[in-house]
Formats: sequence, structure tokens, C-alpha cells
Amino acid sequence: MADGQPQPDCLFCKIVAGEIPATVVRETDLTLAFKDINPQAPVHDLIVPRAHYANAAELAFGAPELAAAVLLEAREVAKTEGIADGGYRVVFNTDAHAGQTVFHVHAHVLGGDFLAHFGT
Ligand code: D5M
Repeated sequence: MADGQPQPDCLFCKIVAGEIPATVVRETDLTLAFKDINPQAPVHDLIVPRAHYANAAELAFGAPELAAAVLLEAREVAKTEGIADGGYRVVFNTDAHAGQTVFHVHAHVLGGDFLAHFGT
């Protein structure tokens, strides 16, 4: 389902609705940014669209303007967290092989130190 409607059993829909607490970093009409509960870097925030899309592919296909809003928000979160100058990583784990565990699309924003590099 990729129509943006809230899903009853979705953890991040519940955080967006205020039903489960989170440490909010920034919010906009379209997005919510909050601290990851299991940080993998000195700064590790998650950005979710308020609308429910399962993963980055569904978001990009179903609501490309909202995908752009999430990416723009990564820049704002980095500025708010004071990591924009040093550099940061934005990651969308997408489905099983990437280890996605929460199926409401979220951008991980990681920074605050040198991060382990992967790839060539
Ligand atoms: O990442 C899912 C991420 O969601 C993972 O880094 C932990 C985080 N998480 C799980 N529950 C919470 C709550 N309640 N608050 C904040 N962060 C949370 P994935 O890309 O799906 O592997």
C-alpha cells in the first residue's frame, strides 16, 4: 500500500501521532525528526514523513515531492545538530537485505565524528 494513509500497527505512525514518545529534534508540516533509540554515531536522528510509506522506493514513487522534503529536512537536521559543516551520512535502509526493521520510511542522519566507510 503506498497511499500515505496511517497504518494501525506502525511504530512510526504512532510516534507521529504522539501515541509513543520520542525525543523530537525538528518538526515540519510534512516531517518529524527524532533521536534514534539505538544510536550508531554521536548524532543519530531519524526523519520520517508524517504520511505512511513503507520504504524509500514507495515514497519516491508514490510521493516524490515528499521524498524531496525528507532529503531537504536532512540538511536542516544536520544544521540543528551542528554536524552540517563536518559532514554527515543519510541512509535509507530499504527492505530485508538492507536490514530494514521499521517499515515506515525513515532517513537515518548520522554524524558527529568520522564514520566507518564502506564501498570503494
Ligand atoms: O532502522 C530502524 C531504526 O529505528 C533503528 O535504528 C532503531 C530505531 N527505533 C526503533 N524504535 C524506536 C523508537 N521507539 N524511537 C526511536 N527510534 C527507534 P532500520 O533502518 O529500519 O533498521
